[in-house]
Amino acid sequence: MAARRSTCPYCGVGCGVAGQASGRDLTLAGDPAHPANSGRLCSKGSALAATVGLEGRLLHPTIRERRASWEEATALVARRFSETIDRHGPDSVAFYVSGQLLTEDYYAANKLMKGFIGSGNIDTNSRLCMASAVVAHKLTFGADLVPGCYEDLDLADLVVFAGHNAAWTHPVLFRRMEAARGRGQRHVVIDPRRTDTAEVADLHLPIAPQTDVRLWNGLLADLIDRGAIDRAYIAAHVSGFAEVQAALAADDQSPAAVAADCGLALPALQRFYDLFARTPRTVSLFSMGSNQSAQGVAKGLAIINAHLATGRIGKPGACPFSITGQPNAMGGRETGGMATTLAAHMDFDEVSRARLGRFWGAPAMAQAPGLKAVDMFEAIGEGEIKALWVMATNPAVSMPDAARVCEALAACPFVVVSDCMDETDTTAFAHVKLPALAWGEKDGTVTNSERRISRQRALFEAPGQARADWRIIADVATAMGYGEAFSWRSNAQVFREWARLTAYENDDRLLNLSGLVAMSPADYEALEPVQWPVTAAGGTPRLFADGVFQTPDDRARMVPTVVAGPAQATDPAYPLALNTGRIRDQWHTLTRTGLAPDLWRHASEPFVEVHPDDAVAAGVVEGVLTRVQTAQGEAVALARVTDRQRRGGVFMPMHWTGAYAPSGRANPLVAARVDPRSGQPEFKHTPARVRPYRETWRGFFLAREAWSVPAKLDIVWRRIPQHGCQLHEFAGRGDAAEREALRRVLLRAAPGEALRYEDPSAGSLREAFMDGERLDCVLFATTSGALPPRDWLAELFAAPALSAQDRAALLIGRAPGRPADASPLVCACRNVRAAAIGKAIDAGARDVDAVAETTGAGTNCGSCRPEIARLITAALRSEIADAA
Ligand SMILES: Nc1nc2c(c(=O)[nH]1)N[C@H]1C(S)=C(S)[C@@H](COP(=O)(O)OP(=O)(O)OC[C@H]3O[C@@H](n4cnc5c(=O)[nH]c(N)nc54)[C@H](O)[C@@H]3O)O[C@H]1N2
Ligand SMILES: Nc1nc2c(c(=O)[nH]1)N[C@H]1C(S)=C(S)[C@@H](COP(=O)(O)OP(=O)(O)OC[C@H]3O[C@@H](n4cnc5c(=O)[nH]c(N)nc54)[C@H](O)[C@@H]3O)O[C@H]1N2
Ligand code: SF4
Ligand SMILES: [Mo]
Repeated sequence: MAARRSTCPYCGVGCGVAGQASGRDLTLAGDPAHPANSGRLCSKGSALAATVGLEGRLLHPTIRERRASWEEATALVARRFSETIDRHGPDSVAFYVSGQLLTEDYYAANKLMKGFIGSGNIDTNSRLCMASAVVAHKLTFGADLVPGCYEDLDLADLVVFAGHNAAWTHPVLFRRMEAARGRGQRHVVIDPRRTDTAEVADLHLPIAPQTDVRLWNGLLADLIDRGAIDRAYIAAHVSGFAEVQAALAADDQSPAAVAADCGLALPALQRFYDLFARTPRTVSLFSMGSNQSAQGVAKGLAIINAHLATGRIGKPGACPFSITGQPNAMGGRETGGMATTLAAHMDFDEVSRARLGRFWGAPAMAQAPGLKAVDMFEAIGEGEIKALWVMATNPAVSMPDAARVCEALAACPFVVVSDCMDETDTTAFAHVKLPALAWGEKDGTVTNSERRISRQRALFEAPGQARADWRIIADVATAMGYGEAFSWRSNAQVFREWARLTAYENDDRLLNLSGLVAMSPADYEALEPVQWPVTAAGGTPRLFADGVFQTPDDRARMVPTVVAGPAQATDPAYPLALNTGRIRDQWHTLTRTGLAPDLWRHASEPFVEVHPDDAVAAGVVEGVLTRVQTAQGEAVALARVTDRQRRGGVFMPMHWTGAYAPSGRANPLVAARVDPRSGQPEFKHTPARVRPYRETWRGFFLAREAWSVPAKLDIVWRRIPQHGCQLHEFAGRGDAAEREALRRVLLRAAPGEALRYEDPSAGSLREAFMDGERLDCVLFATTSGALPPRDWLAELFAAPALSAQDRAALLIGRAPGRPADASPLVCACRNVRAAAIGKAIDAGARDVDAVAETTGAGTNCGSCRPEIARLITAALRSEIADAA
């Protein structure tokens, strides 16, 4: 079979892939013809084939863990929702959905809730992600419109990354910009951490957290002072300039004052202001460091104001650019996945409600916005919402104050979860689990960051009884009595209805897919990537080129920024600011990237980055287990002591879950504080403190199967998938009895033949169990001794039989005669470690290409190239220091 073209299911870059399936095996490459990536893929996209196996999949509906038929499950969901609505009204039920649904799924879910159930209570995980940018867009442009396109990132002479670690989170786009640097594009990174994006930038502004509004307002004031604004553009196309200028005057906007408030060196700040003032082709990318804040809307407004005042919008290489995180975050905003809008960029005004009601033939149009995510889970906890349907998101992990969210889920009388995976932290609370098609099976459309609609196409047959999300929703709607409006027979039909809605009575909405309304099923199947608005003439790469915005007077509005108040930690008990975010090779809650062993090698355990000064003050040193505590909760993570972290702040990745590291989860720590206008949580800033964990013993357990920590034991436990086995790392604070209790649980099922070594003086115990000739499991624990690297032992699980030599070395834990390289893995694709790269640098490799040539690192997906650059810089720095 020829390769089929589809789209990567991870980030909002929306890379095209070409895949060829044989059974459940997949050969996959980047799609050279897709305009987003021209054939490139990052580490996550490259590893997709390793994630499409069926282990762990949810393949049939369940009702309270009992296998059920679709008829039974659908009927039960419909009945419980209908009964709850009859008894307590439509606002007593809710859907919580996701930017990882396809547009067709999203459209169906929104139609059911807002047109037929009659409530606004459908919100999406985009509330945690894009809500602040959406509000800023609506206030300034009149609708949630992203002006720019990826070509602007090729054409820009200056790119400002405002709270955006693109090197890790939008890697293929970052590679595109790296290429543009070759012809002189400059990069400025505004981020409290020196990320890989900042490391290779022309200028890094390690801003004090949550002072971005001050920085951008100071920039605008400086531009006005210099006469660097575009008065003609403002006069023709912008309103509100005078109000914004007046609001700026209320503060001391001198660069010195701004630099002091933002914790920046004055020359660095001035260099940014200079660069911005003299570079017409500037794109400002803003992402979670901007949106995920109690001042998220104000940050977006301040960025957009600077662009409107300079006329840098709607022109090649110039725009404010809110980059989307998920593959279909944009599609969800279009179809009305957020509780605060209807669909197709219509709001809850009377005209829009009536129009949508007419189009849908809706018996019960929602009259008002529903509850935003944080409020929704609060209402669940308080018993106001009594039936919840979660689709394609894992709120038990990803919501702020996650312990309270779990309590709410546990208390909710009826929880339905549609997921492709059987056991997630959220499905644990489900009364009904509905098996959804996963990537590679589902088929429909997504919209990426540049408004480009691409097809995701099925590469495999549907496994088990899994079904498309839109079909599951339509079946429940039908069982609730709304069959006529949900009688689609194909995804193409759903899409056509959606496209028709965008064009329906539309003389002022830019979101218009009129050019796709007449698509035949074959046209839909063959749809090429296209950017909306799509008219008969085709797609539209760039918006606002004519200076016309979607406001009543066609003008963009500059809006004064109102900041709710200083976000700085003031509680002396929690003097640090906890920042959270992403790592390079994992996706969110690990349900899919976690299946690819190679993606675990870049960062295999929960960690917390701490500045050296803060580490000294807290008694924490590199590599030790560390408690991170906030008023909400506590986690334990490995300390990474680094000056890449700003003093006063600590950083934890968001990814770890109950399944992989129950004590390493970030979100039980995060306060559920939100931006008052957008409802988006402040994931980047919770007052915190760190303390050493001080374990009394630690060890690891390698086995063929995944184990979870026995609930009765208070142990720090991390599972790290390997090729052919599972590595479990653990540590505890108890005595020998605790260790023995764990040992008994882990070795209960171990087969007969055991090798054993004990050294009571170091409190060391090493055991290995053989299953015939094969290695079955290995347990190493110690109170004060050292532990060997785990790689070699893990490799042995692949062998059908152990050699006598290997057996003899088992309890030593090292390959006979092979030096261990335990340095960090840099290139997961080519398996190259930092030590090998160090050697190449010592031997004279002075740039990334030279290192790549000698070691192979960075020659496949390129995700590790910024890290290689960092190693080169560090090596050169120390060489220079040595010479001085
Ligand atoms: N590898 C990987 N890539 C992903 C994802 C993933 O899970 N893994 N998820 C996708 C999704 S859904 C999203 S939303 C995107 C997110 O992409 P990004 O926004 O790039 O990712 P984050 O790591 O959440 O946060 C970005 C940066 O904001 C900084 N920051 C924190 N506080 C502040 C502040 O006050 N001001 C400023 N200026 N910066 C601050 C953080 O230090 C961090 O480096 O990534 C997408 N891509
Ligand atoms: N601390 C902290 N927390 C954060 C953030 C942060 O920066 N810091 N970022 C926030 C942001 S920006 C985001 S976007 C969220 C993401 O958080 P989540 O949406 O909770 O994370 P995912 O792991 O992507 O969850 C997707 C779920 O849907 C399932 N799934 C995948 N494909 C399908 C499908 O086609 N159909 C169905 N029905 N299920 C499917 C997956 O198995 C998984 O269980 O996290 C937010 N939480
Ligand atoms: S950059 Fe990576 S994760 Fe994002 S769409 Fe492309 S391949 Fe997928
Ligand atoms: Mo996101």
